Amino acid sequence: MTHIISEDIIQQYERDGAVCIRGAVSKAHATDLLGRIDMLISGRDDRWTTDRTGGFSDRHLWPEFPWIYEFCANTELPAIAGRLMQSSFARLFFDHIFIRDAGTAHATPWHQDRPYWPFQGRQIASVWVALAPCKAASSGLRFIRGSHAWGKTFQPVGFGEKSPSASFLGSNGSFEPMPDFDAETDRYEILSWDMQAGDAIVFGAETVHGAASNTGSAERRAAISIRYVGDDARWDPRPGTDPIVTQDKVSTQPGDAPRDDTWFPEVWHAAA
Ligand SMILES: O=C(O)CCC(=O)C(=O)O
Repeated sequence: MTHIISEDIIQQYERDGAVCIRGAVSKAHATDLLGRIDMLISGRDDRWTTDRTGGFSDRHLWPEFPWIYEFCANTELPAIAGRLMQSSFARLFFDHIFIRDAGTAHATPWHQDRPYWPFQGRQIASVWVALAPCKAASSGLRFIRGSHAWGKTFQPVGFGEKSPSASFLGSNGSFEPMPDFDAETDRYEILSWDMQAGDAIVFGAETVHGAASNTGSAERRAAISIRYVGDDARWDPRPGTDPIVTQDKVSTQPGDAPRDDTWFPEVWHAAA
């Protein structure tokens, strides 16, 4: 199925900083991916960053696992991201798997992604694909509507799990303290969606988002979040950013567009 990203959806993305695209991939494709991830979790293809406390989290697997690259590159996901970013292309940055078992107390704190990453620019988007049903009460992703447009950068925080994110909280920019969004519900509008496997939320790297724990649910919450960069993204490997891809690996120089096809392959191009 080809997804028509209408002008209305683009406007919604621009206004809110996040949109839900139903059936971005088929349920069968999402379920198949989760099955393969489960084999990886069970140790057949073990890796270093794996965090198995109440679930599983790992990232930047596409260079190693062709089936993850195929999901990130050869589905409609990069086209959806590229159109919503209103970019002429989408390059793949990294994939990030987030699985939270039923009953897990671990939550995702409110944060923006861009302060963690070695990029500047507004055409940077994540496509968070549900690999199993979820909603806000079962750790579905939540967004502060319109926060991408505030022109604010909030202090990155640790995710409290055995992932590299815990070690790069350093100051790599000028940050404001994160408001207590949960305490001020009358001031901020929180967006969330009830999702089925294959549904996706696309959100910008400046949009504040987080997820509650999965304590009140009997469902395992599973998602893959795929990061794409577009026209105005510029490589900015400042100290203190997440070392997912580092300067020693890439041909791209600081301040340049990420044209390194090995580390940032172009996975979609707008029709001429
Ligand atoms: O799935 C989660 O809990 C976190 C997702 C997230 O923060 C992201 O995709 O940027």
